Amino acid sequence: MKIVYSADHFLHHAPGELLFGEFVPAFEKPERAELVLARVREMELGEVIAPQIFPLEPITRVHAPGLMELLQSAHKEWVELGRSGAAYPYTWPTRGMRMDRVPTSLDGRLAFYSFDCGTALTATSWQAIKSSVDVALTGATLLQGGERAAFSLCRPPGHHAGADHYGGYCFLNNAAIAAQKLLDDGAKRVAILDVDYHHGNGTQQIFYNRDDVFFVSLHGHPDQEYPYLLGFEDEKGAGKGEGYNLNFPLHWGTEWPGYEAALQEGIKRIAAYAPDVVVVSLGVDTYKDDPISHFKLEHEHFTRIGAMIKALNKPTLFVMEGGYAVAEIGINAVNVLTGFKG
Ligand code: SP5
Ligand code: ZN
Repeated sequence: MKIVYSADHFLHHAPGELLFGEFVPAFEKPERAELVLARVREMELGEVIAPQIFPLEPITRVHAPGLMELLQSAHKEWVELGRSGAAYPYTWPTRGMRMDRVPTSLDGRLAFYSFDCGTALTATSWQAIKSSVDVALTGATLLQGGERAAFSLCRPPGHHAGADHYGGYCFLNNAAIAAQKLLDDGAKRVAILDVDYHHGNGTQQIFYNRDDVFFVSLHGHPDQEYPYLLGFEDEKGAGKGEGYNLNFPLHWGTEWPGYEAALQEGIKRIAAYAPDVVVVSLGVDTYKDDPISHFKLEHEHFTRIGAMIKALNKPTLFVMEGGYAVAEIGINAVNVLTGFKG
């Protein structure tokens, strides 16, 4: 299978994140994509190609203009205010605060369009964010050209980004933008299978009221795990989208048997949906030694995940999301892809 990759991801390098009261080095760092790329080459997975450059239009199909503008201008405004370092939000709107108007101040807009303090914007982040979207969209065009599968080696990741909010190391939702593009170009139904350790809250929010995208996510239970406020079992979609959102919240310590059972059920439900295309939000932070996660998958289980997805027998776009046990991320991500190839 072809792999889409751009070195522009280096342009996003967060100085750190606020985690449990401490400012710590960013877990989401450039080395991640480089280790996946190195493993892709080592295993001779397929040809590595550069992304096409797309206009902003496919992004506007998913994201609010105010969010897109903020991601482009935030760091410049930050510096104009006399500040150094990367731009972070300081407050968030909550019950009783004004949500009916977009603030004009930089800090107000950072608050309005984000949901956590772990997601830094630097002077060059936007170029990496845009390039990551191009990597995903180019993967989608490979499927449209007749490829059975493609791997979009996106960085920064995307699945926590909603229509009008960023967070969780994600700014724009690469998988959602690719799915929307596939629909706009003629697909009738797209299934998104999110195997990242964290709930894909952004993807769920974007498609929650729709029946043309079936979203299935396996993740750490939000009673225990980030993002804490979404990803419960009773979130099944709304309106026309009712029945087209499926969450499998799994508890800390989940091992392969529990994971496999949930994945099998999710895959069965995707097969029944009969999608034209499957988009996989491929996070490998379910690995037993991941530094911020609490599942117990081993290298070989990632190969099994790939084989189970292959059984759907659908054109499949793999979009890279999380995974932080840096030395192992390449092995685990590429194991999914070799498992899929069979
Ligand atoms: C794309 C993606 O995987 N984003 C993940 C964002 C997670 N952000 C903070 C997680 C904090 C909770 N877990 C820390 C446990 C440390 N032992
Ligand atoms: Zn994750």
